[in-house]
Amino acid sequence: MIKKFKKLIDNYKYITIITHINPDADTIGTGLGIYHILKNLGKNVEIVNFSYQFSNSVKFLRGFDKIKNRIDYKDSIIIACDCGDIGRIGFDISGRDIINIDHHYGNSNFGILNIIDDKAVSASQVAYQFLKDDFKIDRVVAECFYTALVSDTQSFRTNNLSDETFKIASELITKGANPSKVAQNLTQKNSLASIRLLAKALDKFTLYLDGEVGVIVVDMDMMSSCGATISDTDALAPYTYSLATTEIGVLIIKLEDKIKVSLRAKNRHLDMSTIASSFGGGGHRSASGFRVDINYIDLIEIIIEKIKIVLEEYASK
Ligand SMILES: [Mn+2]
Repeated sequence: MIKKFKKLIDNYKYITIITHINPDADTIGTGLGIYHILKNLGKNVEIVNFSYQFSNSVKFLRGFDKIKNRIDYKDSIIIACDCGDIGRIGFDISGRDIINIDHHYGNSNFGILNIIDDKAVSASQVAYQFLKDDFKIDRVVAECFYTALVSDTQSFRTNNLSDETFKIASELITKGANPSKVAQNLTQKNSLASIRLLAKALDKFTLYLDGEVGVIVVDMDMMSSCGATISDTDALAPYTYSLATTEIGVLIIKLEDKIKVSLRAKNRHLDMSTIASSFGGGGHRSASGFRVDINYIDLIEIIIEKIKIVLEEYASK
């Protein structure tokens, strides 16, 4: 596969790296890491994002200022980072060849080259393991990939960790990633708006199913009264399942035109991705999401009903 990758990037004069809509630190860190690898080889490479709203936590990464919200290259090959399906790209890239680098379970294999490992904790793990033997991973690249890995594991707290996770982290630190700097940027760059929003959100925290499910609902009034944007809601999801009793967390964000739902499970045997896909969304078993129309009726009740089935199925095993 690495041969095909090399051939593709050699055959194309221009390369466009795409990070996914509503970007997180995994897509940005993975995209920027690959960006620097290709730049260092003298390639014509651009990096883009459709939503173009970023959390403060990724702004320290080298090359962040190079991210654009338009594609300038007319005839480029696309490298999609951390996109479980083509809808995550945002831009119109019809007719272009795509290299798909990802770790989402059920990735729709939309590329001509699909580099997918759904056991990987981050897209950056996939990129690193794929590229490390054939390309130079310098300090800047290592820090981008490391940041993505720490972010997608919520600072090594998710239920998919293994010795390999720490081995890769260690290798990236050996190559020059600064773990203290990354930790500070990922956890101590909150906006005042996000803290104010957190206070309001926790005030609305509600328990369902005998305390096994925690739900936070955020609406536009709450967000605008705090001056918060969608990226300020990122920090809320971990609180939905932070109680001793909660197995599953649900974060519901009511935007102007649609409702964004994030589902989280503590236990990896509780599969949230099937619930998300029943609403047309996707993601990982323990962390997935979907969007529905703003007029969706009884949304919470329907989600709770689906969660109840998942919990009951697990309990009966
Ligand atoms: Mn990811």
